[in-house]
Amino acid sequence: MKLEAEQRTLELRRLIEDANYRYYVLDDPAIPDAEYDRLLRELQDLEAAHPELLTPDSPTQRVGAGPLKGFAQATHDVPMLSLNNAFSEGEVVAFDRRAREGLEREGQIEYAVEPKFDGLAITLRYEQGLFVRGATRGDGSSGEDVSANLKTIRAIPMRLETVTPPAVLEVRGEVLMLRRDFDKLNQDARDQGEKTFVNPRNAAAGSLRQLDSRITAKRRLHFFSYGIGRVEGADLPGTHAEVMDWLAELRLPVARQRRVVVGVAGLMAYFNELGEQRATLPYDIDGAVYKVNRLADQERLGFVARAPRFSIAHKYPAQEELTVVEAIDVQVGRTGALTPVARLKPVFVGGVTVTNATLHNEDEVRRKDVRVGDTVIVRRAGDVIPEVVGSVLERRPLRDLLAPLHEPFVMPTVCPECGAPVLRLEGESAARCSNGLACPAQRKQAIIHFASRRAMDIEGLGDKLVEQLVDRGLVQTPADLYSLDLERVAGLERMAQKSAENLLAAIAASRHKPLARFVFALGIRQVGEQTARDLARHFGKLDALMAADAEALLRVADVGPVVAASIAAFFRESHNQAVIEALRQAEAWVDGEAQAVFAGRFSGKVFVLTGTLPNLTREQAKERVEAEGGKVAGSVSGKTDYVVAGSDPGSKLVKAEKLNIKILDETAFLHLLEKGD
Ligand code: JCF
Repeated sequence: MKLEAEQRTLELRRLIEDANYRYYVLDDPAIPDAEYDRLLRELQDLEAAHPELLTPDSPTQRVGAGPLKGFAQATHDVPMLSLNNAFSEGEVVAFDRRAREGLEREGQIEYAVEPKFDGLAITLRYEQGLFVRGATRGDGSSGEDVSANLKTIRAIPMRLETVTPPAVLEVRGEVLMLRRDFDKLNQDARDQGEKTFVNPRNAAAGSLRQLDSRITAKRRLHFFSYGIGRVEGADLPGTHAEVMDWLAELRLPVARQRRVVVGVAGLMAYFNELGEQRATLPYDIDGAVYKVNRLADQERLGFVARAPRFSIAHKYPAQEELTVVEAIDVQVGRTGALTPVARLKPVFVGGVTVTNATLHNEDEVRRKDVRVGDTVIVRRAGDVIPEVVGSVLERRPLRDLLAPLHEPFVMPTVCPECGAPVLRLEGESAARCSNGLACPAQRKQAIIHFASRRAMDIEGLGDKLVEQLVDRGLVQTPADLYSLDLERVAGLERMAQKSAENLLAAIAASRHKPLARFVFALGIRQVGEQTARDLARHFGKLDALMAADAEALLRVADVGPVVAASIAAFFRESHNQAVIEALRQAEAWVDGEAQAVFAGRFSGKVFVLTGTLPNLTREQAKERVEAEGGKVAGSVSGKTDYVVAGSDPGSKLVKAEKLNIKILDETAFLHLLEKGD
């Protein structure tokens, strides 16, 4: 009985550790959550019944223990340094030159490269393969012993996967929070009316410094290794890349995006490639780290002050900066939603100068308590619109704190564009102008949307022009665009004869687009490009779509009750019926003619997939091509438009090169999917 319990305990630990590794390190879960929970509960029960079987490295010990009085100090055997930064290609060139000179090297240097994690540096100490301690960087020579908190991080193994563990192994890396866990944490905090964190890094820092590790356990932290400190009783390989491979074998998490490249050209190519992936990585990075790959070379180069000479962090433009709010305006969108917008003192962030940032809605402004005059954190990540993350209260002018000069923001009760009452429906976060398309702001936005590239694609009809057309009463609805004439258009400000002609030609050419685009162009709330495509494919004709009741709409895949109700309400509205009728008169849409119902971005295009892609499976890539109306063929021929090639591509790639067919890697493929060019 005793022996049986002991054996089952060992077996359960192995199963749970394997599941942790698959889930947290490989990001490739092997068993369902419910099964995991059952295994963990069985182990907890066994350990409760046989306390002598409980060991400190048991997976049951990851749920956190009671609060500590404070953290003990931990001295680092091998100091934890910082990295020097490079902000330009020139600085990377200089780094490489210094390394080549230091090594008296004629040829190019090989570098190990990886993402620079935007987290907190920590060190983990394993003795005889068992986790014994972990600490923060602190001042570099000693930090805080946060072992209890690190134990709760399931990506960190409590035992190294090897039969010949080194006597001592110190692993260096960064603790961070994945964006999806951060979003969930903040959403939960918001639901409970609690304070939110401004970014994943702050959330990770706050969680790692909890004296009560039960709180840390709930926070879902993650870890990536980037190097080693002290090692005893193991022979190190010759290169950093091999050290990282070794850590991966021991089941420590290492970045999937790590590579070995050669020379400055290799570094810059990696920097750009990683930069393109930045927005889609599951965690925040702030640059790329380059290291001379050969350990003997690293040793020869040594250190300057507190940073290695063999390594550098090449930074991307910051995604967050501080600036001052000069005013808070309210904008009226296409659906009448009122959006508070912060007018900012211009600030360079995310690679562009930002002067406006969204505050989303009334509740968000209140929660963040952003006021005119405040210093705020502005964030611009990837192509996402800039947003105000929050106010830095420490910088609010003192007189404001004592006697507020600037009151908290309140939403206007009438529309700033048309003066109609503003309504906020129960359960909705947006306040809306109640005037519908009678509100000029909504009318303008509806026309801008109708003409936009992904809708009817009327080239040259920009915001400024629509503004003039509506303000002068030349255009009230999208249908009016089709009855504009040269005389009236040429009479607009800054409109030469030639550009007027071009605009009319572009409007004429926008007729006879696929039904999916026409439906999208109508600007029905809740109907984006994908839903418009689904609707077009399902109904085939505009008449059929317009006649559909909510029940019929619910039969369209992916259309739920909210979307169905919104579509039905749109077509029931008499104003909308009149505009659609006028569009039909203008032949912007004609049911029943030989006009495509659905055209994805890849309509008529033939793709061939070869090799292994870094992120997408072959099935996923195929689905994406087909969702855009393209075809995936098994072999390369003269009819092939694109070959998507991963690692180990084989003969298809050779053939594609011979036939001069466009070859895409995963990044370029994803880019094509998103942008269409
Ligand atoms: O974030 C990283 N990938 C990273 C951070 C890699 C390193 O080699 C580092 C680091 C921070 C400090 N090395 C040091 C000394």
